[in-house]
Amino acid sequence: MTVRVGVIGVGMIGEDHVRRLTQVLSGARVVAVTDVDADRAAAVAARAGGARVHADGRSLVGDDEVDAVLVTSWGPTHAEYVLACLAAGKPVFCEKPLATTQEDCLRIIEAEVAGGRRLVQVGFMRRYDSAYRALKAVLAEGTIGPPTMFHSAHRNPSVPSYYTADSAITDTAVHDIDISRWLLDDEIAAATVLKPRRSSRAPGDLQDPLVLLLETSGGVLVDVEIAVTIGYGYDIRGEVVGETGAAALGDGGEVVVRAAAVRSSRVPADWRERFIRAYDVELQEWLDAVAAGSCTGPSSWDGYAATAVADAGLAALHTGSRTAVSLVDRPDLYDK
Ligand code: NAI
Ligand code: ISE
Repeated sequence: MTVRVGVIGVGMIGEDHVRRLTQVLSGARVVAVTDVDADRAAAVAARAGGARVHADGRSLVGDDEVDAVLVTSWGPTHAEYVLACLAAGKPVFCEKPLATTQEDCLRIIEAEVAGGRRLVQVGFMRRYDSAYRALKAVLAEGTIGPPTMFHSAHRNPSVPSYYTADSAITDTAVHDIDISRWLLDDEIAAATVLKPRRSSRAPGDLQDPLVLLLETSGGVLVDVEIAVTIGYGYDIRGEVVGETGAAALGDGGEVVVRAAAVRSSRVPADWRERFIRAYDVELQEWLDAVAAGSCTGPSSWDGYAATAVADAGLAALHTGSRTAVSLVDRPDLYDK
């Protein structure tokens, strides 16, 4: 089956996802796009082989020729379109965040549960990265014993102009929050933020770098280094420490060069380069699931939990205090 996909928001990641849907993956055709920037929508539609351009997201969701929807517009617009997809009974892949408020995440969960089946997948692509998958397999094998700590580092070379002081948590650390929950198979119970000396490169009132400390319900401590103006490249690191060993993401790149008394390997330029294959796998698995009438990736519950922890992280950032995370009961629909 060819899944006919409509895409809402064709900026940086939306356009990149249209490229992979049309040129890299199998089983999809991009039949409709929309963007508040109409010229951009028209240009991307033309490159996608003449997809229809809709005036807005709601009309795209209502298009009978759209089987499934990709929401890649700005975060605060996600909830409206995800809810419209649920009302129309259409599968939807929503980039992170699922919604920018816990209340909107819960409205989505309520609507999905009322429909009785999962239709929403959230774009936490690290779960599809081969290195993170290998790390999770080591934990499952028990090779390093039960985990006690997870060290995570998330370094960006620079930030876009619309990045705010809160984005360090809601836009960037949200990936570390999700991957911690997934790797450790546990919910986050509390968050604390520690602030080192600000980098002279940090714009405006951005606290950069910072350390987000997360405590899981099972007592594992996660420290997340967020540094988003570090210049040298896009560097993602992670090491889980267990009772009898430690396991880390590989750090060598695809090839390590030794020359002129120097050993070197490439640091990716940005998230597109570092996670290029993860995005491919993520969307291919989504398409395959849609074609099979199922939904298997990060769920609305995962989107809600990540937003709830990010909210606690924001409170910790602004108050300087350890902040507890409180989650509603998880509906059966999201049991593993
Ligand atoms: P962007 O600003 O480059 O693109 C967003 C596009 O959406 C723009 O073209 C804008 O005109 C359009 N748009 C905004 N509101 C709209 C609406 N109501 N209807 C139709 N179009 C609308 O932003 P970017 O970086 O592409 O991010 C988009 C989303 O993807 C964000 O939620 C972001 O957090 C997420 N993202 C996820 C990444 C990941 O690693 N999983 C990486 C980058 C972004
Ligand atoms: C961006 O929105 C992403 O999602 C990237 O994966 C992340 O590394 C970056 O910090 C965010 O701004």
